Amino acid sequence: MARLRFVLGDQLTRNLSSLRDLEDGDVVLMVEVDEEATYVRHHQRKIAFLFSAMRHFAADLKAQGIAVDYVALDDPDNTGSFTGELRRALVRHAPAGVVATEAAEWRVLQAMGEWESTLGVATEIRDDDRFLCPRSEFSLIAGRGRKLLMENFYRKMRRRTGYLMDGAGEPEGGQWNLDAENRARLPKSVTPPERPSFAPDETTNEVLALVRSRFSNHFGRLDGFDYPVTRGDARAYLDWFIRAALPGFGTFQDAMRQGEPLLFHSHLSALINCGLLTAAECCEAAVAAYHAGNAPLNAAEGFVRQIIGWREFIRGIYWREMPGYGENNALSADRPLPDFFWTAETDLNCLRQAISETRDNAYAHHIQRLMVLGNFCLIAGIDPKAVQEWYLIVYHDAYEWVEMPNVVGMILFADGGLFATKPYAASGNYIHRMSNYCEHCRYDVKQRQGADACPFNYLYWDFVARNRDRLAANARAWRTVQALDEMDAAKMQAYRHEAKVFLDGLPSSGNY
Ligand code: FAD
Ligand code: DLZ
Ligand code: SF4
Repeated sequence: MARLRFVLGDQLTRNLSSLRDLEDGDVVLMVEVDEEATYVRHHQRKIAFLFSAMRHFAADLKAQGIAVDYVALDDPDNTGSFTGELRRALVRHAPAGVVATEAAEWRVLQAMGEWESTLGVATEIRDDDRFLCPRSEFSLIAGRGRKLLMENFYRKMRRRTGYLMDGAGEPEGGQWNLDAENRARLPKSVTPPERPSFAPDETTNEVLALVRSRFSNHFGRLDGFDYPVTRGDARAYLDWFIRAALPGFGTFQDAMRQGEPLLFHSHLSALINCGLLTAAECCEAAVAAYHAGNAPLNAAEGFVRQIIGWREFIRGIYWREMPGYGENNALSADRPLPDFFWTAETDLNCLRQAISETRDNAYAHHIQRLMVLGNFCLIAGIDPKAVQEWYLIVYHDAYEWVEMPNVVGMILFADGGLFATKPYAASGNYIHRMSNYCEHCRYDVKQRQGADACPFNYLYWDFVARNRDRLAANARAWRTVQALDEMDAAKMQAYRHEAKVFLDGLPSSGNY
């Protein structure tokens, strides 16, 4: 008997587990709901991207002869929630049952788990096998302890997938991890490749108008929207990346340059996270480029590591630690988020660039998220809840399962070091080494005190002093503590005073 196949906005994959065995009479249900767009006020570009991708996916299914019931946001009867829309759809279709693929977020999976009892409909929830490490096997692969290492997990995932493994079961090239070859500064002579642009079609233009009318009070800009929104364009974009940008991806992975928001990064995360591309096909394309001699090993390995290593590991951590993971605050950080995170109005040029690019593109690359924005939040002691909310709102690839461990574990050390071996705190020197931001800044990165001193410098020492005892107990941070202990007391006091004056002077109204 016919069943309803409920497909969420981040499940836009034809081979999704809940769509694999469609039978005559089955109907695919997709819904645009206010609750998802507003439980945090997502960036306008993220909502536009996802609604357009959903509408195109629904049209593709219809073109394949599949019955789709698509509820648009502006449907006058739209109840605004997944459960409310399923309830209405049950009346329209009277199905024998509902089939869904597990939601990627705790909040939504909990709601799914209640459908059977609250709506009285037989509900089958299937695994999401687009992830390469099943949730049930994460602990087996990563371990069960209170300290997990991505590198151990990654090696097992390499063996499991066979990516970049030679015939003898050894890593291609003899080394598992070429991270040391991923840290070059970008020389002036190197120009990143120009990106292909995907002009909005009629469907996307309708969605852009809808977002303008309904969510104009959300963060971000819509102008110049040209991201792929169909499976075909996403695949074409992946092929372009592999050909034109992957070769430079490895070497310049940690670099930053003013006015270059993408450099050699793939810009694939939003396409993978919503399902238009799978993690496996992206990795396989990179591995094939390496074998064909079109990409060096440090690029292919670096890219595969980010996906089967970091992405899968982060997702495993999320499900292992939920619920409750977002409540962690091991460093007792409690400052409110400064207003400039919403306005980009700050004299700190590195932050101004990263935040304005985030506002314009709903994107910043990993090193900006980690070493500029994240580093600032860490050393300034910003409340982890406020930081989580910001990251969840502002990026077009942001879903709680991936945002939360990156914020709580990777940048803020708020989980006490579940998988980060030490807090990623850095002074302005790191940003200076990896970018040209300091050349355009009103502060002087070489100065540590005084009105022109780079704030990252005194904030860094203030952070170390605030967290001295915890850092002293960390095997990778003791040298920093030693430097702190050897520092002249008056100098240290001056740093701490400058940090206080700077932080207390930041407007933090809580409005956005
Ligand atoms: P590339 O640099 O080209 O990397 C290739 C792919 O590797 C990415 O597309 C992504 O799928 C994967 N990847 C790389 N690093 C990570 C990581 N740490 N965790 C998970 N996947 C990774 N990524 C998200 O997809 N959504 C988020 O909400 C998100 N929030 C983040 C918050 C913070 C504080 C930090 C430090 C990182 C966050 N990341 C998030 C991870 C990473 O920064 C983005 O995946 C990446 O910047 C996306 O750009 P890209 O596709 O050009 O990535
Ligand atoms: C992010 C998002 C937004 C803004 N809107 C919708 C929506 O209207 N309908 C939908 O199915 N999904 C949406 N999403 C993605 C969901 O939030 C995501 O599927 C769940 O959080 C599970 O990961
Ligand atoms: Fe950022 Fe400091 Fe460099 Fe300015 S001087 S860009 S604040 S690191």
